[in-house]
Order: sequence, then structure tokens, then C-alpha cells
Amino acid sequence: MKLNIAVLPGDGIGPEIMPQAIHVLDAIAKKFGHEFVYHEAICGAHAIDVCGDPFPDDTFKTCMDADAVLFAAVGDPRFDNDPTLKVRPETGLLAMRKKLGLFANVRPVATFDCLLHMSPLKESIIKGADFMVIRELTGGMYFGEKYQDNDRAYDTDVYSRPEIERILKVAFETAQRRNHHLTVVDKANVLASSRLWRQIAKEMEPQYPDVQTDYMFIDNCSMRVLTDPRFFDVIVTENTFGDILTDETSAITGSMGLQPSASLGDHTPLFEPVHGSWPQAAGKNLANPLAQILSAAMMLEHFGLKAEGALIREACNESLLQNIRTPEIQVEGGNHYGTTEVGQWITNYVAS
Ligand code: GGG
Repeated sequence: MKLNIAVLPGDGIGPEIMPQAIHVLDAIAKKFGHEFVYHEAICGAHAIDVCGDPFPDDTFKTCMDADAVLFAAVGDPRFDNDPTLKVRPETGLLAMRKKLGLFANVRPVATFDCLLHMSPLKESIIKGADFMVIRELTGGMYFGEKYQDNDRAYDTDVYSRPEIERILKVAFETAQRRNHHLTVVDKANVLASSRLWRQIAKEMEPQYPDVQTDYMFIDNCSMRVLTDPRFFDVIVTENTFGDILTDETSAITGSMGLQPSASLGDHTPLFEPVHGSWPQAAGKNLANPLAQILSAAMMLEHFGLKAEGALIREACNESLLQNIRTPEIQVEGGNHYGTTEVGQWITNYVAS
């Protein structure tokens, strides 16, 4: 198979973890006889430095022309502290999602057996947890009208019926392909937008009689994912809740550096780690490349390359089992491996 892949390393640790995913993809291409063609483009703070725009038109075109986008992360603390820097890198991420119509962010959450003992959570509670969070990605407060002056600020939480229906359809269908259990997560006791979500989900329920659907407030869900994660199969929720919830679930997987995601919608699909740009670690060879490499595996699986995805997953699992780990998940007394060493090990495993 030939795949044109737009490659967007972005900021912070992005330019360090992305090459590791590319090395692994190259090893897969060689082993399975595929052709992966990479088209690198800029975004985020790096793009603001180059041309003043965090998602330039050239990058948009590169993404639109590609079969898939492999993206790392954006964000830079310079933009938190300097009021003269008006455009934030994150607006590039939002523009990318909006312009590519990427309304469904699919975030799998599963444990790695060999990391269970490192979780702050009880092993007996999280063992076997395996669920999917479907985060709506182009609506809600991130995109609603905003205002800020020195004394007053607001973000509006707007959702329309078509936006809610299309994401719920993805969620119901995902539950049908998995274990037939969907949890709709909202704050319907307080928020009007949540009440519309709930109303529409209830209207749609009869179309999916094979899916057991339940409803949970986000505050309850935030507790339940940590105290009873095996309860969940598919969670669907709005943009902000999904963003926060899937950082929380890194306590189940073992590290933010282990969570990949796929963003799907109207145009080119995009694959990116759940984590951000971790600027404090940039240039230090510290970042875990697994979320990026596993995002590449999700990309291949999206195109039906199941064996290729499975081999990458096996290589990642094996690296963890053999303690080839970056510092945040290394056992006491174990050697610390850097971003490049972990990436190289996984590449060699895939190539062998
Ligand atoms: N790879 C994800 C990333 O770059 N995250 C930084 C960020 O700004 N996240 C907010 C969001 O995902 O909406």
C-alpha cells in the first residue's frame, strides 16, 4: 500500500518523538512491502515563529492532500507569559481540527500488565480495564464565542443538534463493534448544552437496541474511571470534559506518554498522542515515544493494515516488558532509556 502521510512534529518534545515513529513506520514499510511517503509541515509555536500563523495555509494544504496526518503536539510557555504574543500555538491545533472537520477524537484507554504495579491506583481495580473515550472535538467551549478584558471573561459552550447527532452516531457504532455498552457523560443537572446532548442520545437509543446506554455526570464519571474502570466500554462526551478525562485516565495506563489517539471526520484522518508538548523536557531525550508510535499503529489499522499495527503493539509491549523504558515509567534501580534508545529498540524489534 502507498500512503502519503503529512508529518507535523509541532513543538516541545514533538520533534524528538516524531522521528521515532517514522523509523518504526520505515521498518514496517520495508518488512511488509509498503510505500510511506512523508510530507513534513509546520504548526504551533514553531509556525508562529516562522510565519506568524500556528496553522499556515501551506500546512493545511499538505494535510488535505495527504491520506493521513501524523501529528505530535503544540504548546510553548513563552505564550503564557508574554502579553505581546497575541496568537497562541493551541489556536493552530483548534484550526487544524476545525478545517479538517475532525469532530471525533477516539482515545483508547487500556492497561499494560507489566506496568500495573506502577500505577497509583490499586492493581486489582485497574487490571483488565479497556475502554474507549470518544471526545467531541470541534464544538463546545473551545470553539464558542470568547471574551476577555481585565474584569470579565467568558467562553460559551455551544452545541447544535447535527454536531451532537454525528458524534453520538460514532459512539453508538463504536459500542456496537465493542462490548455493546455506551456511557454518555455530561453535566445535565447544570448545563443546557448537556441537557440537549442527553435528550438527543435518548432519542437515538432505540436505533441501537443492542447497545446498553447509560448516563453519567462528569463529576461521577471522573471518580468512577479511577475506582471502577472496568465498568466502562465506550464513553462519549463533549470537548472539554473529554480533554480532562483522558489526562486523568493516564493514571490507569501508567503514563501520559502511553496514550495514542485518532481524530476522524470529514477529511484527512489525524493521529496524535493525547499528551501535549512537554516543553520542560524538550531537547533532553527524556520523552516517551510510545504514544506517538502507537498513534502510528492506529493510523495503519485505520487503513486496514492490522498485522502491521499488531506488530508495532507487540514491539511496544515487549519494550515495556524488557524494561526498555523512559524515566517516568522505569522501575527503581532500572536503567533509564532515552527517547531515541526506546525508539531504536522498537524499530529493531519491528525490523527483525
Ligand atoms: N497532542 C495533543 C496536544 O498537542 N495537546 C496540546 C493541547 O493544546 N491540547 C488541548 C486539546 O487537545 O484540546
